[in-house]
Amino acid sequence: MKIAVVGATGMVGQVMLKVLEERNFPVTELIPVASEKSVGKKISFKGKEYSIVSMQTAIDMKPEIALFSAGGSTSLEFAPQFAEAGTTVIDNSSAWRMIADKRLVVPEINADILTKDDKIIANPNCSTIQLVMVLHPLNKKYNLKRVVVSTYQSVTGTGKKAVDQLNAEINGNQGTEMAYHYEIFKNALPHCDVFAEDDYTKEELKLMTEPKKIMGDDSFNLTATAVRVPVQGGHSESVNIEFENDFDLNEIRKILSETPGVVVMDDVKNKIYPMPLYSEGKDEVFVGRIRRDSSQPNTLNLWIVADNLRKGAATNAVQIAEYLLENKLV
Ligand code: 11C
Repeated sequence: MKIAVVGATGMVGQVMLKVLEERNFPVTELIPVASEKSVGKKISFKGKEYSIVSMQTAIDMKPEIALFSAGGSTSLEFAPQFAEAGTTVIDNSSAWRMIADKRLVVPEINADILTKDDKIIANPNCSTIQLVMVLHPLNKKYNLKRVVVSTYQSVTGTGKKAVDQLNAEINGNQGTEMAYHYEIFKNALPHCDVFAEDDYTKEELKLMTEPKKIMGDDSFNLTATAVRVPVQGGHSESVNIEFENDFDLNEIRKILSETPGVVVMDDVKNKIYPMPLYSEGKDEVFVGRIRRDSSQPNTLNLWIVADNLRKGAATNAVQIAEYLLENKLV
């Protein structure tokens, strides 16, 4: 299969290449695409060197699949051109996610909605993916009523410039370009992505809208506060979940431990709970601190952690590509 990776030099693009390699995705020809200034540079994939090409060259090469991680405006401009040439685009930006006729997919939950006609498929936001991996199986059993999520997000979600800012601040280096308005080291910024409607950030709005579309259920309420913290290994989420029905804590643990892609790490006596230091480089979504919220009926607290560059971005996109291939949709 001929595969283009658009944004191949970016943080997510690099992990996409790694995940394609690790999962032994049947790539017969890799087409790495990046901005004009990178064209001609070499990248290595499965022990072979590939030259980075321009967007137009890649479109003309008609890959079966293009994995996009190059930002919303690039995606809005070029994803339709790939689609027009017959390529199926799996796009990691927020550009297409909430467009009614575009599919927003977490394979474990809703890949079965995909057809051959879906030429631009949206990969959800990283903090959404880890949330719905846990909410969806619990919703099936107990019916969600209201979800309150607070995030603790890794600087890798912002990109290389933010990782550089954090490292410069840790090392006391002056003069590094700022990715954030404020210092991030020794700080917590209640500000992920830009401010949008009603003083919520775009990141919060993604968390409040995408889960309903992925789960095909808008009968529950959801609110979010997204916070950037000086962490690199993954996003963490404190989640308060009110169900329509009462639940059994052991049953909750059983449902989650039987959910593909979810790992329960919940043994507080032995200080076992998910942390970004542990999730870094892993594909699973980790859940722990599972406990009843005694302040109101039918309510649960838990803590979810995942590597935002892997299941939150690259791995989910590659899993969509695997589904398309296995089901002969490309
Ligand atoms: C963050 N979740 O951590 C973002 C990164 O809409 O795909 C991904 C942005 C997006 O800041």
